[in-house]
Amino acid sequence: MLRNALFPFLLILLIGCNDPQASDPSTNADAATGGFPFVLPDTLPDRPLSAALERNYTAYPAPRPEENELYSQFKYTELKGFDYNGGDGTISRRDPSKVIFANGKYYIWYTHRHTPTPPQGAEKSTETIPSSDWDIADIWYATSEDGFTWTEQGVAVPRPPKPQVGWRSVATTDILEWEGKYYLYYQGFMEASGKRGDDCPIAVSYADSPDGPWTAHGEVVIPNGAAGEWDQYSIHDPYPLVHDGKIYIYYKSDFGGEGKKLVRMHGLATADNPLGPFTKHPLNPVLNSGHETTLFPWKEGIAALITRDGNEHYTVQYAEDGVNFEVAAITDLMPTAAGPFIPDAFTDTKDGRGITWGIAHLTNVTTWAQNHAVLLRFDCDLSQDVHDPDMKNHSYYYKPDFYYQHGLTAKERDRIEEANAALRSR
Ligand code: AAL
Repeated sequence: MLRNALFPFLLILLIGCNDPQASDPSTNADAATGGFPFVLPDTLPDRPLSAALERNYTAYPAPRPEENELYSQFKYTELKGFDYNGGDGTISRRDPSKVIFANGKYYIWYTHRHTPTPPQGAEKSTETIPSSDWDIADIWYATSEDGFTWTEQGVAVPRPPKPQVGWRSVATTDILEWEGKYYLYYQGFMEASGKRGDDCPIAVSYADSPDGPWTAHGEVVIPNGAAGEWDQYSIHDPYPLVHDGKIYIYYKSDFGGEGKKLVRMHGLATADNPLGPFTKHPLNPVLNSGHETTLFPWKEGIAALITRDGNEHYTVQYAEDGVNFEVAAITDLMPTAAGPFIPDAFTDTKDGRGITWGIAHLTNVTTWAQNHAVLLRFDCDLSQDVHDPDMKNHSYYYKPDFYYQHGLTAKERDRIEEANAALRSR
């Protein structure tokens, strides 16, 4: 009788021993010689590992993306308050600054173009006809109570009279708060973009209030590099942060050599005074990929959103010293030209809390004939203070139309047809 009663327990015990599912995970760790454990260890397992498995524990802040604080998906919201003239390309808003909170509301600055026609290219550009989407532009600003509905306030930094830096166009600005004053850095064009390249240095204007009035410093603060250097032609997307008691300005440059696709990388220039002199870091470029600059203080260091362009596009990177960046996460559908809301951007923090939202742009939103850009809001969870599992999913579901929009060209169809014909004729 007792034997019959014990039989089922004996059976479970026996099965338990053979079924890896049932066994205590810690025992798996000992099975160094057995297969990799079913339950993913939280820390680097003490066993021989492939390069990829070793990297999963050594290159990323956590072995699972959803536990990686520097991994996030991004969500987007259309903004209210901006009119684009029915999308006919005569009004464009792009390359937003970081968002700041002052006087009880949010502020952003951005490139504002309102021209009689959409961009017509360098050849057809005139005093009033723009060459590009950021040509013949001024820097405008808007405010918001909630970050979703914005009130456009008007011009902050107009194009200065010729021949001052920026007389052709002032664009792609970003904000710095330093010792109670405000500084707007921006690209200052002295010729229509595209005539020789997208060439420009960086200029700056300052004010006692985010509502201005803004005074143009009237001098170049971050000059182009020397002849032959990577940043000899373009200094783009100036992006100030305060780190280590200094002003850190990250910037992009386009280079790479004639006749090849442009390479975009980011450099760093630092200063003790917002009006300079700025010293370019001897290790520049410090980021080998990305396009517009987006960075934020993270813990004791600095993190960067690396969007399109380069081998490490669509990554989030981190550098404890703000110079030597490593990939910390790989993600998708990143915000373009993102200007995040970063409460500790200018506090010289030793424990950067991260970001949860900001303003970005979308370019060429209708057709090239009506080429213009619009601003939109992005949200994410790259924060030490927010834990939103809904921002940590591993992928998006793109609908078939999204894929079919990225269809083959006629030339590619011909190439494929030739290959098919060659196969058929064998
Ligand atoms: C943007 C930025 C800079 C370039 C142009 C307008 O994506 O990188 O601002 O000059 O494109």
